[in-house]
Amino acid sequence: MTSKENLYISSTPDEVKNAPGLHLLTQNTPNGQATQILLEELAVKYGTKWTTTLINISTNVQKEEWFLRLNANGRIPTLVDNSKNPPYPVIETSAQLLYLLKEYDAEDTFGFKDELERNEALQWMFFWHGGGAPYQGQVNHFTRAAPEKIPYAITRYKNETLRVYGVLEIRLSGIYTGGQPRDYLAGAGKGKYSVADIKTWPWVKGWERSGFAKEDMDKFPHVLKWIDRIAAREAVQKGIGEKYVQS
Ligand SMILES: N[C@@H](CCC(=O)N[C@@H](CS)C(=O)NCC(=O)O)C(=O)O
Repeated sequence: MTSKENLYISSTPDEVKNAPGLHLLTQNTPNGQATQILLEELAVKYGTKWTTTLINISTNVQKEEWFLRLNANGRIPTLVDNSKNPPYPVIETSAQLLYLLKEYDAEDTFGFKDELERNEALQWMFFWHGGGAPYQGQVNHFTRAAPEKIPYAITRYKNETLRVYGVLEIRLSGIYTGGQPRDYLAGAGKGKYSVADIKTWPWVKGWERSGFAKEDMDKFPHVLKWIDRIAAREAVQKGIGEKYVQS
């Protein structure tokens, strides 16, 4: 455990070190949105409270010492739980979702009590954390941010992203599991809305922004329905909304 003296230094913003409980350092990107959405869901369900610092990653503030003391990886989102003694920082979206489930979702509303269902949710979270987000992130980088357009890189990462969308389509269509479509990625029967969906949805819903065409997506009808199903949730709209947009 890092002591409070090592976690917070004089340059740590007051709103971070004096936050009374959960504090999220975020920007409204797909990674930021995963944790933002779960917090908004917990607020609806339990009245969970937290405070937020909006980060602008283009300023590289996330690489300053005060930030690296909270997250050595220097990236958003970063969650700190100041209700723990010493305050407890959590890096990586999926670990944040799992921390919030354990500490703030007493009824397992967004997780599972059954061990096998719980593991299924982990499987799909890991799948997206390791096999989806990094590839779609590279699509965004090479199509939008890279100073030169490198066709090989764009094609490679676009193809891999389409492939993993295809994996989600297999899962949600039920094509190889008896033909019964699923509503959500994890859980028995049609599945239950859970952290597996919350981790994955913020990326996949951005397919258009990542440069994919309607014709690409027509191959994934169950994924498109899943995107709309989750988008219809009020907490999800809040979790990607105004509150997280920097003025
Ligand atoms: N694996 C990390 C990825 C986090 C990440 O890549 N965050 C990006 C924004 S979406 C970031 O902070 N980029 C700024 C930087 O790399 O300096 C997670 O799941 O939390």
